[in-house]
Amino acid sequence: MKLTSRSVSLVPIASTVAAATITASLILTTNANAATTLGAAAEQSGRYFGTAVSANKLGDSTYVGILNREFNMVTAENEMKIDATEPNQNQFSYGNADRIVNQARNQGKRVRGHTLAWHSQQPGWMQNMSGTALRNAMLNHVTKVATYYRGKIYAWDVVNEAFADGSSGARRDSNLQRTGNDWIEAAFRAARAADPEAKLCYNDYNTDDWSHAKTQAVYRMVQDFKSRGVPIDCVGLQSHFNPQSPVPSNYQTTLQNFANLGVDVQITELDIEGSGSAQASNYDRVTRACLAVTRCTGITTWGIRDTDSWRSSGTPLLFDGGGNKKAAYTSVLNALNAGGPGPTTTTTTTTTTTTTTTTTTTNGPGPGGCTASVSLNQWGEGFVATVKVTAGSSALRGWQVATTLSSGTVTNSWSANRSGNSGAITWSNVDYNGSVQAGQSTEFGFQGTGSGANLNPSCTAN
Ligand code: 9MR
Repeated sequence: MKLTSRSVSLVPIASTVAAATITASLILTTNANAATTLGAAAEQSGRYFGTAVSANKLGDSTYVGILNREFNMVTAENEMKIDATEPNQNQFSYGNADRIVNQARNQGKRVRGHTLAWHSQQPGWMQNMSGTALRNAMLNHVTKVATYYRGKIYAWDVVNEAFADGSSGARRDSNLQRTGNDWIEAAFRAARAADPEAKLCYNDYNTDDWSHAKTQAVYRMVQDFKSRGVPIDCVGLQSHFNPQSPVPSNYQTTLQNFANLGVDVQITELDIEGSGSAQASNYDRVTRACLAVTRCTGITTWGIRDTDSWRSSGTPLLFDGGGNKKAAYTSVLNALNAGGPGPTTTTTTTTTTTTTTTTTTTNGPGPGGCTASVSLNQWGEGFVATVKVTAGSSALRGWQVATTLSSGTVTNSWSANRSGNSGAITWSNVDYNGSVQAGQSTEFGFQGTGSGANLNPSCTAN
C-alpha cells in the first residue's frame, strides 16, 4: 500500500493525463464492441433470447418493431395450445399459429412450440374424455401437430405442468394423468417419431428452487427418462417470479443439476414482477445464472411490453407500456454482453459431477442375493444419490441397503425407510417396492448436505 501511494505521488502530471486518456479510449472501445440487442447479445455465447408472441398483436407496429429488433426466438403465447390447434376432434386449425411461425421464420427467428400435451386449455371435447379414448386422442394430437410443423420447430414443450404444487412431489391429478403414469413418456415418444429433429422439452413452473419437492420430482422423472432411453432433450423452467415466489438463491444450482442429467435447460417464460433497480438486479441474476451453465441454451420472456403480460399489473417485463427499454432491459443486455461459456450441442449423458459406484453382496439370507449401485449428483454444497437395487438369481421379498455418509446429513429421502440421517445408514424397502423379480431393479433416493462420495452401498436380500 505504502509503495503504491508513494509511486503515484511521484508520477509527473503529463504522464497522469496520458494514462487517463488511454483509459477513456479503452472504455469506448469496449462499448463499441458490445451487442445492442438482446438477441445479438445472447448470440455471442451461442444462446438465444426469445419472447412469447400473440397473433392478435402482429398488427401493432410498436410491438412488431421491438419483436423484430430484439428477439431471435419466438413462442406462441396461446396459439399452439390444444384448444387452438384442435378445436374439434381431428379437425385441426393452424391459422393463428401459422401467422406467428411464418412471421418469425421470415425474420430469421427460431420457434419454440408450446405445448402439445397439457391438463389446461384443452378443448371441450377433450376435457370430457378419459381412459384409452383420451390417451389415443392425446397421442393423435401430439403426432398430428408435431408432424404439421416438422422441421420448423427448434424445441417443443411436449408436456407442460404435469406435477403437483406443494410438498407431495406427486404428479398433478388430471384426466391425462388418470390414463396411466406413462402418459408423459408416451407423449415424448410420439413427438420424437413425428419430428425427429426438434428438441423435446418438459416444461413446468415452481421448479426453480432446488430444495422444493416439485423440483426434485421433475428431476427424478428426467433422470428416469434418461436412464430408460425415453427421448427427452431439454427441461424448461418457466420462471415466473414475484415477491411471493422470488428468484431462489440456488437457482443456478437447479439449472446446473438438470443440465448434469444430460439435457439442455431453457428459461422458457421469464417474468419478474417489480420495478427499477430491484427488478433489474433480479433479471441480472437470472441472466447470469443461465450464462454460468453451459447447457442453459436460452432465455424467453413471457411477453414484450408490461402491458402485453398476463400479469400486467406487476410490470414484469423488459419494456414499458410505451415500448421503452426499462432498467431491467439494460441489466439483461449488459449481463449478456459480459458473456459466459457457450452452450454445447452434444447430448452427452454423463458429466464430471456424476459418478457411479457398484458394490455386490450375495451373502444375505435371501437365496439369490442382490446388488446396489449409486448414481451420484454432487454439487458444491450437497448431493442427490439415486440407489438402484437389483435382484440376483431369485426374486426379492424385501431388501436392505447399508450406506456410509462420510460428511453431512440426509435432508430428504424417497421410496425407502431409513435408520438415521448421518454416518452409517440402513435403508429398507417400503410397501410397494419390496418385491422385485429376479434380475429386475427398483430405485430409492436421498438428498443430503456435504459429500455423497464413497457411500459404498451393500445390499442384503430378506
Ligand atoms: O399467457 C397466457 C395467457 O394469455 C393465457 O390466458 C393463459 C391460459 O392458461 O396461459 C398463459 O400462459 C401460460 C403458459 O401457457 C404456461 N405457463 C403459465 C403461463 C402463464 O399463465
